[in-house]
Amino acid sequence: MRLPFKLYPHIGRIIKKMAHLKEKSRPFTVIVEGNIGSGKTTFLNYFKKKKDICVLAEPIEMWRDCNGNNLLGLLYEDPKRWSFTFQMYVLLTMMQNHTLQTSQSVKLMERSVYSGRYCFIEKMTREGFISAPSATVIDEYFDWILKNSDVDVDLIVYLRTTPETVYKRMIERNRQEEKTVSFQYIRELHEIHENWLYHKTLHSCPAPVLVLDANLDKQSIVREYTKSESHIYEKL
Ligand code: D5M
Repeated sequence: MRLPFKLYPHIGRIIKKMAHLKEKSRPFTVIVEGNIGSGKTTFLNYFKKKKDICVLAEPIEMWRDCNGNNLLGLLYEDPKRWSFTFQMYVLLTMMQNHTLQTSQSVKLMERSVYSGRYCFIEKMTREGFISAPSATVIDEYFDWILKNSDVDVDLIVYLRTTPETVYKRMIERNRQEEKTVSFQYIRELHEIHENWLYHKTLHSCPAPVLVLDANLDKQSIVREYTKSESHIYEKL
């Protein structure tokens, strides 16, 4: 059936309005980024006590038990063999968090598909743990995600640390899989985070970045966390 020409502008407006409503239905989405051991979990726990906020931790337990396979353990045991598999699974599980529906006004996510691609996949490709053809497959997949899934974010909270601080914390927390992680690995991951979120010379930032000093100890850091509250709540 053909519609009369004069209806066309109205339809355009309706489509625009629907797109706007769809856009509005997405919660204000914040991703928390930072090096290994930068205190992302502590940051998330602070916000868990707040109202109207959906807090999504990094799906690390899924990475440790993917149908009985500890992919995180395999990754650190043999990065050349397992980096591709691990990263494809990280992208999937992160996308599940990005697209999870919530009626709450704010969604707060620990890491994202962006740090997966821009920090970890970046690092593993540079190291030669992911081959050039595999990196191409990941990029095709990542570009498809950006174009076809709602992974938009409104704010990035960057928990900025020194590599020395986070290395010490990682040793103290004593996670079995991380026993082989070297200081050099942490330092290079730090540089990549810095270039992406602080100097903004590597890849693009999908949202404005709020930088917090995450070197502070557990008592003082709460004061630092409160700085992010106004950025989150004033937008609602
Ligand atoms: O620690 C999360 C652990 O998982 C840490 O060993 C890094 C690892 N991780 C997280 N995301 C990735 C990606 N995308 N690739 C490789 N390794 C990853 P946390 O201190 O919570 O950050």
